[in-house]
This record gives sequence, C-alpha cells and structure tokens, in this order.
Amino acid sequence: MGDRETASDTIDDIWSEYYHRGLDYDAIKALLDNFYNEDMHYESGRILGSMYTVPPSVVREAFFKFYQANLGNPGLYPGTRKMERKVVEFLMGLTHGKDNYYGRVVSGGTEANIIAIWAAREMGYKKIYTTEDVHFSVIKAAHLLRMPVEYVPMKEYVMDPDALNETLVDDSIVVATAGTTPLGYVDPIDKIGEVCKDYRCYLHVDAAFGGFVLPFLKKKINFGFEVPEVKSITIDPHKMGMAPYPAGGIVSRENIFSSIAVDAPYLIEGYSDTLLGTRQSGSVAASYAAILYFGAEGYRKIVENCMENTYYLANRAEEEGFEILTRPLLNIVNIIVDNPNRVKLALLNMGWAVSTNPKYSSIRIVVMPHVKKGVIEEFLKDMKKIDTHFL
Ligand code: 0PR
Repeated sequence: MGDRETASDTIDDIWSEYYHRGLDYDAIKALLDNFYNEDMHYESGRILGSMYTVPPSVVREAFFKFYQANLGNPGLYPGTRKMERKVVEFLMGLTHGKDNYYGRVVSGGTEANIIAIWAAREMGYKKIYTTEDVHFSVIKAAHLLRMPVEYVPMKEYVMDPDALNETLVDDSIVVATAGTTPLGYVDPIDKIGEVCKDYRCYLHVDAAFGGFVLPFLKKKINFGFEVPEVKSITIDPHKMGMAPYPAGGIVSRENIFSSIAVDAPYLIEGYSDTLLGTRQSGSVAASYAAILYFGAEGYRKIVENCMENTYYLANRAEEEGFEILTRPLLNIVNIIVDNPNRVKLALLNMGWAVSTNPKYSSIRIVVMPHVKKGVIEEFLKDMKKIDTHFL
C-alpha cells in the first residue's frame, strides 16, 4: 500500500503542477511510458484469461490510419463503410448467412447482444430465455430494457432443449451461446431451433467467441443461419478474429437495425441504427485488414494451433496432478481449485492473469495464440508452487 501511495502522490503532484500550463512532449512520453509499464500486455504471453491477442502489424497500422473514422456518421466515411460491408460479408460466410442479410461492426459483443435484444423487443418479443452461463451483456440488456429473464436448466454444461420446451411461451427471445464465456461450450442450437419452431420466438445466438472458431474445427457443429430459426448472431472480430477492439459483430437474417433506428437529422444520413453514437471505426479497417491478412485458411491454422495447445495444456495439467473440469471443446481450459479467487490473486502476484469461474470452482485459461507451449510449461511450474487446495 505504501508504494502505491507514493506513486499516486507523484502522479497527483505532476498533475497539479502541469495541468494548467501544460507539459512538453518528452516529459509526457516519459510519463506515458511509466503508466504503460504498469499495465499488462499480451506480448508477455502472461495474460491467460482474456479472449484477445496481439494483432499483426498490418492490422495495427490499419487501426491507426483510420483512427478518425466514425461510422456513427457514415456519410463522411464511405471508404470505411465499404470495408465494414466486406467484414460483414465475411461474418456472413462464417455463419452461413446470405448476401441479402444484414450486419454491422459494433463496439463489441456486449453492444451486439444489446442491439439484438433491443431490436427483438421492438418487434414485440417480451421475455428472455437463456442459461446461467450466458454472458453478462445479456443480463445488462434485460436490465436496460426492463425485460424478465428465465434461466433454462442446463444438462452437461449447456442448455437443455427439453427443459426449454417445457417452459417456453410465445413472444419470447431465446439467447443460445456458441462458445460460452466460462467453458467454451456450445448450446445445442439445432435442437433449440426445433423447440423454437413451435412458438413465436426470436432465437439469437451469441457466438462472440465461438464464431471465429467453430467454422474451423474438424467436427462440424451448427450454430449459424443454417438453423432456420436463428434470427441474429453475435460474432466478434476482436476476439478470435485477431482484430483490435472495439470490433464486435452483429449479423441478422432480416433488417433488425431498422427497428431500433432513430432520427438523427444532423447526421449526413439522417438516422442512427446502432446503440452507440460516435463509433471508433479504426477497428473496422483493422478487421478488414485482419481478414485479408489471415484469410479463412489462416484462421483455420490459428484455430488448429490453439486447439493443439488447448489439449496440451489440459493433458499437461493433469500430468502435474491438477483436475480439469471438462474436456475442452473450444480453446478454453478450466482447472478446478478450492478457492478460485485466491488462486487468481496468487497467480497475479507471480505475473499471471487468469480469470475465474466461481460457479465451477475453477480458474479459466483462454488458449489464445500467445499462449504457447513454453508459456504453458512456465505457467504450470508456477501453479505447482501455489497450494491450490489450502489457500
Ligand atoms: N459474449 C460472450 C460469449 C463473451 O464471452 C463476451 C466477452 C461477450 C459476449 C461480450 O463481449 P465484449 O467484451 O466484446 O463486449 N467475454 C470476455 C470474457 O469475459 C470478455 C473479456 C475480454 C474479459 C478480455 C476479460 C478480458 O481481459 O472472457
């Protein structure tokens, strides 16, 4: 604590001395370096709990070249809008959508999920059915839109379609997840679609994470528009699409955006049809560059490599005496520990960032491209130093 007080005293001193009259370039750069060095960076390989990685330089350059672009007022940025359309086309390809479907690059999975649920509510759907493992953005949407949520029981870590059938009523939204946040599991979208067929129902799939993984796995798992009841899908370039944030994706079978559009007479186009106003769209150019840089074949290789390292981590962790919660389906591994929070803090002290799943009493590792075999070995060595059972 003492150190922290000293450091923040210095920050406050510098601030109060200079914020009136300003500071020179070199001094600002030196200050920025200090703050930068306090943060964690993906390059270190030590961020194990985030669904993000370091994009290649062509992608980073695209981001900064287009930092001014704002698709909140797309009339000024016709070039960037063309790139958005291409990114959306690629997202359609991954989700089996057709050319005449709709989509936007938005700020992230949270905004994408909120847009889908908001649009569905505007179309008269009133209640949300989902599972406890849904991402919190869906709960935020429910709070914002004052909609009730019913949690459908789960079976083997995913939504139980029979249980859904017993409780579903007309005029509801079902949110299924393809790549759940805690486990990377996939709700049975086919079967959920079958259930939805008998009701007036809006089926939204949150494939924020899984959307750039599932199409590239050897085992084919339906999660997209090939399931006829699926109306919209969240699929984020800024997760496994290797793009920098803010780059979420939302694609839909019909034009859901018109149902949330509002007049905005001072914009060149005269309306706004996403959640945010101003939209940082350097990430649209960056997503475009990432897709062209890797291509579908590049993404396939990334997924193959991440899955190989995922199995490597799961096997090596077991060899070292740790217990794995589930066999990984996507590139997420959960190691069971008695007190996930304390293990997380102990690891943080050793320079590792993992996330936790208190519900499953586990720590979660997302095996992104920077989580390589060497990193895994280093991590397991440090894990063994922690008494994971008695902390
Ligand atoms: N849907 C799913 C299935 C998600 O896992 C997430 C984020 C979202 C939607 C929301 O996406 P945005 O964060 O883009 O709005 N899941 C990550 C997670 O909780 C978010 C994250 C990313 C957390 C980086 C920590 C971190 O360091 O794992």
